[in-house]
Amino acid sequence: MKYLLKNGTVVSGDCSVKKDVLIEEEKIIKTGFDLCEQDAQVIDVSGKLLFPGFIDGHTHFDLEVAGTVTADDFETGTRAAIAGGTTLVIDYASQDKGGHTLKEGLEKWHKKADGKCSCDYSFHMSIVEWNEDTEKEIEDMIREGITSFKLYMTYPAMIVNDTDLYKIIKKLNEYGCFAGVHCENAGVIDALIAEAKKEGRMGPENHPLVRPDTMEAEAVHRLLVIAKEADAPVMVVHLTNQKAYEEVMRARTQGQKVYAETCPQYLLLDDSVYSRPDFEGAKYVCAPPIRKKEDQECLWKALANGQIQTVATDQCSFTMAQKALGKDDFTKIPGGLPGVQTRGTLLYTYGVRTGRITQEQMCKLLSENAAKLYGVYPQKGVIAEGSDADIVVFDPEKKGVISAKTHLYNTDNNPYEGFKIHGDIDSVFLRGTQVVKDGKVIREKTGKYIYRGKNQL
Ligand code: DUC
Ligand code: ZN
Repeated sequence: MKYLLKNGTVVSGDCSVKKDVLIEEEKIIKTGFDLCEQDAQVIDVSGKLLFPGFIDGHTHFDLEVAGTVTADDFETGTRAAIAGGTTLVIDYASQDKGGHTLKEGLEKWHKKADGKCSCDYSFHMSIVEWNEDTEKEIEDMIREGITSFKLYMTYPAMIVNDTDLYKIIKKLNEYGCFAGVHCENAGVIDALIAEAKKEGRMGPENHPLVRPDTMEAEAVHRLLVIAKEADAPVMVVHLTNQKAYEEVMRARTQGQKVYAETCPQYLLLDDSVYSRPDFEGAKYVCAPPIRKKEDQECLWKALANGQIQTVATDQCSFTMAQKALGKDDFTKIPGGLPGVQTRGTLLYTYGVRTGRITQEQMCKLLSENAAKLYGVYPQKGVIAEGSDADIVVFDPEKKGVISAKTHLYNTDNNPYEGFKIHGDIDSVFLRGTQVVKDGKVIREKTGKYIYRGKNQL
């Protein structure tokens, strides 16, 4: 199939240019002014912005958390993702503790995802145990298209100690790979939880109190000191607050390569959500928690000055019935929020429209930087000749209101319920096939597994 997208504004990380885009089969074959092509279906996209398909480098679909499984699996989750303009998700596959291999983890994640995805997909690999055998598997993972890894400084089932943290990030760097790290101080959080329980404080309003910003900042600091010793780059995932951000900046002034990711929930919500009545605070329980208004401002500035490289979602959704597992004990509330469907529209409405960031910066944060970081550039992340025809036709004038009544997640709640949006997805092309039209998903399960190369950012 050949399509000619006419009269749209093509957005890249550097500039926005009004030009036409010619697509044939899976690829963009030409961009330019006044293109005409006899045998192409012409689609008039006047007044629309054309973004390279968005890439979400942080999702959790079909994941076991706190004795339950996320409400969205790869089928419902990637359907919501593509409706929101995300043409590639990179989900966190994981090794299991107890002598299991990375290969087993990868096979498990392929079983969850293969044949079910409505956008392209790839995996990072979470390493939860480190020994000589795991080390040998890194090359296997690279052959399987996995060049980025995940390490946790919290959660008993996932945590790696400082010794292994050092060894792993050093070894990954030798292979030209890096890890994204979940930074929270597990030990002090455990102590704060014990104090809360002893005092009978069991409601969701206690969640941000037992996982304070200082304990995220401490973990970021420790990680970066360890990374300096290992002389290796690392990424701080879901950065939430000013103190943690300052640690990133401090390490960079010492010449360290540190990447940072944040998420819409940390840009748009504040910790007052945890005190909402009738257990509504449970909806927002995620780790690290949502912080203060001042932290939001710090993060927006960091996006504007290029100090945070990407905005992902940490998509990890649950129904309110699942959240109610922690009705009498907030530590049993499964942690996570949905977000893959609304990342682009929220960043446009509350970032670009308000003048906090430009549309070119939005392109970098959602597409270009993520493509470079995760080794798929210029196959993805740019609208250019030879690239995959992953294109978001974005209508800057489309208005709406976010609601669980209309979203595509398999949940009865949306953290952005009632948020007004101004600018939304019109249509989406996934490798040359139109999969979203007039905001509706018209083709499903055409996503394919993407083998990734090394970081180029
Ligand atoms: N945080 C969450 O809230 N859920 C899933 C994983 C994570 O890091
Ligand atoms: Zn996560």
